[in-house]
Amino acid sequence: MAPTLITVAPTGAETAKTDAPGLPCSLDELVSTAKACEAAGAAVIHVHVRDADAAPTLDLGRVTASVEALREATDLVVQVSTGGAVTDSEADRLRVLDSGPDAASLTCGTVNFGTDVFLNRWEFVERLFLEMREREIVPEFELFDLGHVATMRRLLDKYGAPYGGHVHCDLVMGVPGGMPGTLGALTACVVALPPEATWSATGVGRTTIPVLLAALAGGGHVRVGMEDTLTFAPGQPVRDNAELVERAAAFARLAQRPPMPPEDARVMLGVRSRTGAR
Ligand code: KMH
Ligand code: ZN
Repeated sequence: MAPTLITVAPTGAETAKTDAPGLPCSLDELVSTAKACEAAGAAVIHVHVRDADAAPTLDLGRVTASVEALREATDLVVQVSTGGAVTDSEADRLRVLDSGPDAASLTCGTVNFGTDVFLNRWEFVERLFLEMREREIVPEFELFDLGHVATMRRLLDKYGAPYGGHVHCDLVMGVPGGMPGTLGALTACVVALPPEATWSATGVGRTTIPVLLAALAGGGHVRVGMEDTLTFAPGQPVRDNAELVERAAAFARLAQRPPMPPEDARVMLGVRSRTGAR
């Protein structure tokens, strides 16, 4: 069986530091989290950045400093979020592509997000795709609903392959307003993907473990982290991101699909090598 690509999403943009003290918000916290998660089996880090007050920010200087520090300290594939927070503008979300990442998230449609709306217009999705290709950034297609799979296919039909030549998606399940974190929803998406695509799945909140197990059983990969889950078990808050990666790696080993090292993840995803030659 193939190894498991583990992505860690350590911070997100929607949780306050005061509500989750273990959330990595400063650059030092982000880097030490990344090192611990790499040691625990992660190969990719999905990065949201916070400001000096721990509020979410897309400030280009801060995002670039985070990308550079993560590169310096780890071998992880560095994937910046272009989703930002629900309140961020399209211009700010596009600008993070200038931070020099290996990869970036690309959400393929609008979705209700709790009491908010995570807005992703078709023209904006097209622009993100094209600007990533121009900058040699590998997209990770974020799919919160079955309709987002159709939108990703429409994008690929219109423009061809992304930079790197490979299609990798993340099924984000269990967001209030998106698809549920169920085996049925996961299967409906997986059968609708292009046959050559690889995929991860993320179960938000209490769907974390069922989605993790379904992804491992279905030949997919996994994303875990405090962006998506703040409760380790009923009544037990998550201690830190490494705890979530350790658990995912343990499940992956039990499934005889051990964690994929970052260098193999680069090859699978079509990400540039650190020397610039793929
Ligand atoms: N914060 C969410 C509204 C992404 O990073 O690309 C969007 C999000 C997706 O987290
Ligand atoms: Zn995110």
